[in-house]
Amino acid sequence: MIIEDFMSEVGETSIREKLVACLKSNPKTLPCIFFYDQSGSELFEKITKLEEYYPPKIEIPLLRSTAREFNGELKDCDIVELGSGDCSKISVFLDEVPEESRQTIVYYPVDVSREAIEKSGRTLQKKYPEMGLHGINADFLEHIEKIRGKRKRLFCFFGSTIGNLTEAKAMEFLKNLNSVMNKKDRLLLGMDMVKDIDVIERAYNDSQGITARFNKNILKVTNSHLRTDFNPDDFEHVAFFNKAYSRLEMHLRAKMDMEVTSPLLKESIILKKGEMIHTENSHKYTSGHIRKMADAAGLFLANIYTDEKKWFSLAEMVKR
Ligand code: AVJ
Repeated sequence: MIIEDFMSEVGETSIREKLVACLKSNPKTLPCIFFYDQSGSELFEKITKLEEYYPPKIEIPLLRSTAREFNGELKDCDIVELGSGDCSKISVFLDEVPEESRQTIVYYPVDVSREAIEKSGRTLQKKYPEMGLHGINADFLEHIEKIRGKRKRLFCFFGSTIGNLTEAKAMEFLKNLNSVMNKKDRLLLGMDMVKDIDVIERAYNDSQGITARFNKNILKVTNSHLRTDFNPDDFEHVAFFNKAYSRLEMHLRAKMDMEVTSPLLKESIILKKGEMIHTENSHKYTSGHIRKMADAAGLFLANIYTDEKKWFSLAEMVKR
């Protein structure tokens, strides 16, 4: 499989600058893209299998039924999946596509993790030897305009990953995506919906503490880039629903006063006991939000596929 590489252009210096800026801001933050090193990706895979973590349990059957409705339209199509991860979601989708259509499909997994693309690429090659494969190692927020194609395309953005973005950023992202889309292209956008707050909070505070480990892993990734000496055990995992923003927030709360140092930094990073580092937002949507976002991006909302409890939606958007 070919893997196009846009990540190596992102220099280590700019990664460090970004991390330092986030840790110097008030309140402190860390960009959630830094969850996903190898062990972070593995922890996330474990999360998707947790009893409390409901999104995949609903999205997967929804992908299956939606794929059936899409059937005829997938012939001679390039499927571009943003944030493809372990490719388990697209597999569910592809399983519903007849082999003679699959022969005409080229699948483009786009992910920040090259290892994830290589690993899932091997699995897909075995499973669907008749299908074309072309990996793209990129950050879809930075490199979306580089993903160009000639054929009709289906952009897939599953798992409610868009929920990591603030409303403004999500709209900007959709606008950029709209500008690279051609007339016949479409987008299938997975979105986690607003529901009972207890259900949401439970999904991010699992009893086995896997989400807590996933959250703290971002400090290990930060240490490896910045040569800082964060001790993940000195932090508490905090996850709650912020109603005003309609989002689940994850934070790391310092258990004590601390001074974090690095040979690469002139000044140390000071944290007070109880201070929080904001590590992730996971927005939860209503159909009103979905419509508003499509409108703001200049896209036409062709369809919303949802489950009977309306816990998760696949929004289908096309060019106007
Ligand atoms: C991969 C961003 C969709 O927000 O639910 C899971 C990440 N964080 N548990 C989410 C996540 C904590 C997940 N997304």
